[in-house]
Amino acid sequence: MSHLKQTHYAPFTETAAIELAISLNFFTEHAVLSCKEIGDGNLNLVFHIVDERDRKGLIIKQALPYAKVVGESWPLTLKRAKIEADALKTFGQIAPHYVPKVYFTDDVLAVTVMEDLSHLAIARTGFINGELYPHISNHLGEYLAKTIFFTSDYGLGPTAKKELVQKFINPELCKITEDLIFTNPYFDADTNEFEDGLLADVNALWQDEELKFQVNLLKRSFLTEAEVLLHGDLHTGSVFASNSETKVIDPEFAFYGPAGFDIGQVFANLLFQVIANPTNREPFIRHIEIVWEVFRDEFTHLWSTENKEVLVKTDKFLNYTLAKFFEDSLGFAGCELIRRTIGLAHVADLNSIEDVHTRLAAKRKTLDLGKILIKQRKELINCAVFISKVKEVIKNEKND
Ligand code: SR1
Ligand code: MG
Repeated sequence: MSHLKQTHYAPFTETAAIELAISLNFFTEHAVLSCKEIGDGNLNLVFHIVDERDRKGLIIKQALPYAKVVGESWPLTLKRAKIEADALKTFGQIAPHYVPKVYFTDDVLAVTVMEDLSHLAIARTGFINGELYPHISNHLGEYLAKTIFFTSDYGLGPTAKKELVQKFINPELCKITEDLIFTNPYFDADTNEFEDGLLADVNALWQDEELKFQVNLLKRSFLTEAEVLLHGDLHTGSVFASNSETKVIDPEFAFYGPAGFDIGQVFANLLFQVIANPTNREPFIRHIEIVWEVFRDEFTHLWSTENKEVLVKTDKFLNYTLAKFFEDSLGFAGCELIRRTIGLAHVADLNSIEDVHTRLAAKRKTLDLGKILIKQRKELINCAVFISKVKEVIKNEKND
């Protein structure tokens, strides 16, 4: 697609988005175009442009120079649009079934033009409305195995891997995660948001020295372990789904970090449904098990067939690597559970529970489970032990 390069950034209106779509010759000259801004995330504008005659559509995503969730007082780099587009292209080469196609990017406008996925729904919204998306865990397990293996030293080789590490240096977006996930929920920071009914629980959490020590270890891992190219924000609001398709969107937080971070975010965001949705508890527990089983089996296959390192092809080192990823993922899942309950940027799974007593009970269970996953991650040595601990915490009537 061709397009006249812009020299200045300006936030798009719906008209400007249509003009860009026309200039890219994506639609035929007789197209009857309509455009709606549909962005419901924390950071960006998202325009959905459709030809009313045949419903053929396009998405134009534009970064704003500040965090939309807070406002203009929180400036944010526009470079994240390039990181996101580059990550979509990299992940799209590795796992094309699970990533939207990128048609055009403009670094000055901070714009990415991509495949219209409006036939799918945001997985979190679908789950809250009772959808189960039977294949989503299979798809996410495969997506995680492929993106994690093929961006690691083992799948890429050390030279190509270092080039990608350099390409995905993403300090400002990493700082958001470092603050909002690993730091601010553990003291009385301005960014925290929680219900009055949780005050005693939050005070106890702030005084838990062992918890803070373990979170420091996890934060150090996030800061220093450049294992694989991460999506970096892989919650269920970053996944589009239907009963047959799954697409992972929004990788603007992409950077080289510990593999367990993406896996842990997937676990945690499925756990929100396990906790908040008692009628569908078992299917979501099964989703968690399947994510791990498919990840482990596909990663194991890639490890033995595609490995660029000769000496690591031993069962002992593979098992060590999988055990490390699993332990890390439980710790990171615990951090995600806690920050989405008392930090900035909550999840609708919990906040949409109308009855205050039920909602507070669910949030207490989330905090309890988060603390246990962080502090006991070394003892939760496999998925069966992890799941039985989840069930134990959920059944605990002290929080009901
Ligand atoms: C200021 S950004 C808040 C949160 O929204 C994003 O989706 C990330 O999860 C981030 O932590
Ligand atoms: Mg996002």
